[in-house]
Amino acid sequence: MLQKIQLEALEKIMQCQNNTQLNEIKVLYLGKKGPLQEVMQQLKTLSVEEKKEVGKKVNELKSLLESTIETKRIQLNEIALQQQLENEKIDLTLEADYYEQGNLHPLIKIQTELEDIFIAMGYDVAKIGEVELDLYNFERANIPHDHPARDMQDTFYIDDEKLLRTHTTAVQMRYLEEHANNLPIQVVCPGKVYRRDDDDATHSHQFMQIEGLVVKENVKMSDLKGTLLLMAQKMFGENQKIRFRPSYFQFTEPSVEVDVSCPFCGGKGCNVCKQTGWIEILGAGMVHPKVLEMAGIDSTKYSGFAFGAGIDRIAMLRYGVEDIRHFFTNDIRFLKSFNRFD
Ligand code: FA5
Ligand code: MG
Repeated sequence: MLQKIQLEALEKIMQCQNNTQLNEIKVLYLGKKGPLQEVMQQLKTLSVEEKKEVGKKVNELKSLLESTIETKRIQLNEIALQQQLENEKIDLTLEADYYEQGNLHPLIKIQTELEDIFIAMGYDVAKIGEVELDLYNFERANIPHDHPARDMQDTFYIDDEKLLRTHTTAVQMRYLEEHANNLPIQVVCPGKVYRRDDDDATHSHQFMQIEGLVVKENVKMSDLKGTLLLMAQKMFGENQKIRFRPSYFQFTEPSVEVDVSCPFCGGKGCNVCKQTGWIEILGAGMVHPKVLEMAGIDSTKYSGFAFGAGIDRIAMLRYGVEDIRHFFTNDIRFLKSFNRFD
């Protein structure tokens, strides 16, 4: 009887595939309703000698089954672990997830570079919003309502008083007013501007400018020239030349427009500079005394120079981009090609 139970039980233990089955077998043979309990029940009918003998055998079988089950459990755990390791194996040769890294927009790069050039010369950097009052964009720049000079900058109006600034000269006018009692002034103001220009290769309805403004005693046109020459050389190289051309702005007197010698042909003449050897990048001049007075600054004591440069134009020259619209269409292939300037 016991022999049969033993054989059967050992066989079943061997066949167990997992811990759940093993637990079932344990309950089946060693539990309260198992065959061994049954044998124990029947002991009553036996003699004292037989009871001793059979009882001992039952206990021996119990501990044999117990130890076999535990050994089997260790084996099963081992196998399960092996399988888990097998399944979760990490393939180190698999290609990892790749997250693309962005880079700075070319216009922001040029803006930052320009800021750094002027910071090194002791300038402050001022940034003010793109929605501006007519007062600062035009009136304080000596361009009254209904003055024909307004036609030079076709404007996006928001209402009668507010507009999208057409030039960073608006920031210049605010800065003059704010610092009228805190001179001297040395500041650059970069930012976006808007005009109802027709878009073409060198014009956009939205572009960027950087304004420069210096106000103190005895500022001269030659200071302006030296400053702009330095900026041009830092941006385009040591051999860079600049040229002042007489021009007209309501808010400067005298006024000039500044050309840089064409960086593509070194000034010899090519398609980009239309064979002239020069390319216009900015407008500038000595701050009009009337503008200083409107801001509350004594124009008999102080003078100033100012300039407004097109950041997009500078970026086009610097990177050899032939169409300004590339900067705004956000073609990822175009934008990615600027990594090399990091
Ligand atoms: C002005 O905006 C003056 N406020 C500049 C100035 C400032 C003069 C301070 C004197 C003192 P202008 O409209 O020429 O000037 O624009 C200046 C520069 O902005 C141009 O030389 C050019 O580089 C750039 N620019 C002008 N219009 C556009 C446009 N539609 N798209 C891209 N760049 C432009
Ligand atoms: Mg111009």
